[in-house]
Amino acid sequence: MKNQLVADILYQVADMLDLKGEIFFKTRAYRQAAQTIEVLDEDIEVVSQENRLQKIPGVGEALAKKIKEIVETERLVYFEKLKQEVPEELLKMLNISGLGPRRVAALYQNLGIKTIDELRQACIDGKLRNLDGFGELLELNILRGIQVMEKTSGRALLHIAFEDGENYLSYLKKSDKVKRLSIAGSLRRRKETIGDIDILASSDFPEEVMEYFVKYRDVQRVLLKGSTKTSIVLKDNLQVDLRVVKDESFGAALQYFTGSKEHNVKMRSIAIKKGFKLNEYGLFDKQSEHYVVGKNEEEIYKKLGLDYIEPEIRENRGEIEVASISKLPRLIGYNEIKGDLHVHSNWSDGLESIETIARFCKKIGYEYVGISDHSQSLKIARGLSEKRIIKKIDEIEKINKKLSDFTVFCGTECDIKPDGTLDYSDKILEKFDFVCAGIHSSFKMNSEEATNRIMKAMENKYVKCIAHPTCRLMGRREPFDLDMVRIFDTAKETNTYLEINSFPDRLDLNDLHVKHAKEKGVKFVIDTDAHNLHHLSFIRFGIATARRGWLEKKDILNTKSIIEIEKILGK
Ligand code: DGT
Ligand code: CA
Ligand code: CA
Repeated sequence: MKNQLVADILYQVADMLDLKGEIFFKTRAYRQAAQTIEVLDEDIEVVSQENRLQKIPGVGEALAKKIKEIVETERLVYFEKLKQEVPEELLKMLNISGLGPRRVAALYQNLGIKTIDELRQACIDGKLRNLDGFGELLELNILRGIQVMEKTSGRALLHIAFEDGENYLSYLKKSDKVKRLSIAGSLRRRKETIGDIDILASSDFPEEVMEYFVKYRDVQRVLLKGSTKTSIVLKDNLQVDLRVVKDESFGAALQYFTGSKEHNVKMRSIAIKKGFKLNEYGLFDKQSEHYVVGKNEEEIYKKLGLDYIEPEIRENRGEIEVASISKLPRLIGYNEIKGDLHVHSNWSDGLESIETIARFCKKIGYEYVGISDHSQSLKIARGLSEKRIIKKIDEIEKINKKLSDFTVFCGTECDIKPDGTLDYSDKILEKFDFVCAGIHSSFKMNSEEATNRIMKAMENKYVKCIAHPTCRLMGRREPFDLDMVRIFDTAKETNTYLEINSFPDRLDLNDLHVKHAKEKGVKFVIDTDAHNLHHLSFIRFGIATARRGWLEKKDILNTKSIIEIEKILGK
């Protein structure tokens, strides 16, 4: 459905005309039409085909022509021309509180400001205060406005959106007007960051469902409310879109709104080649336009000659081609991890005792856990000296005797020094069941140095795994610019597992790296790096990343049973 596309373009045309100083009633016509179309109950494409556009309130002949053009070509020549006259970033400035079209136009004409960065700099340099209608106070307000905008226009980390989405779903499930319900969009695909949360419901009473939707306790404000689509902003500034469809279209709509857009484009072209038409209402026969299927996703993929494709890999990275020859990987399941090998205890900077962690892990169904505390030179994280390692091994032995059907491994997250040597001698490393090596300092290195540093660590025969290989912290620290081909080759040669660290701001390795490494025959460990018991649940995000990287059970060390893993670790 192109209603949103039409509305978006019309809104932007209105803003641009404002910036150009157009007369009031003209911009108002665009904006009103955009608002009407956004919440229209009908598909704008159908309205256009049946020549009923001018029946939409506020749409005259000229506007109808433009809407028709957007529907048919997905663009508007008039808009493209405007873009050449008015720099696009000026539109974004309109979202900064204190800045309306007249002021933005004045900034552009008098100071040549056309980007947010230039605006920020001009405020810092005090260049706005002397302009007519501006002042020192406004400079400060604009600076604050830019900050807020950057914060709210940023994407949320997966775990925040995941929790918001789950909570919203349990609320919506309580409505007896809702038939079927699902998360869609990037959240269903489990991307590492989420732009907005998409929820899909089927119902015979869409108005009532929307009414119920906007009454949720965490709604900050309602952006738009219609009977097919309603958008709200949560108190934590995340946007949530709810779409309500008829139950017979639920599968088609779920497929459409799960995306990715690139995946959908490919799906639609396959549909056309096979004599169908695919949209969010269903799969239709191209000739007769009869509904073929659409109640669930599986039947759509099947009709198109494809095996069912899991949401996490719908990114147009080859999954459709592979599905057409029944060669899809059998992705690792969310319940197939048998133990976490990177958990911190109160022996270093973790919160809980080893025994508490072990009992908790046993309770959640694990067969083993690896307590991998920090090494000696990480003083702030209470890294373990040689003496304390001996004591820790002792304690773990005692706990293992106490617990039946569960094993605690004594691991370490050994620091890799800038020259690639390790923080413990081989004599000490030998004592551990499981050595994970990772970088925790000296992050300013060029690509060559950082790559060599990690490769050298992998060549140590006691190092079984590299923790969070690129060391990124999303929103805070850029990843190392590593030569991934050399890293993956060395990992394979030295039989070193690469970690998929499940901590929400790490997710390191990321999905693309994982897929690439798997193609080179690399094996992985999925860990949480937990520092308390709650962190152990982050494993779901590491598994999601593994699935997005096409991993199967056999690619991952800690899907193995205790017997297999003891063999691999030589214990
Ligand atoms: P996000 O929100 O930026 O993290 O990413 P998505 O994938 O959730 O994107 P969103 O919320 O804009 O749209 C949800 C899904 O709806 C998207 O994954 C695919 C579908 N969709 C949205 N716009 C289009 C479009 O213009 N064409 C097609 N084919 N699909 C679209
Ligand atoms: Ca989304
Ligand atoms: Ca959305």
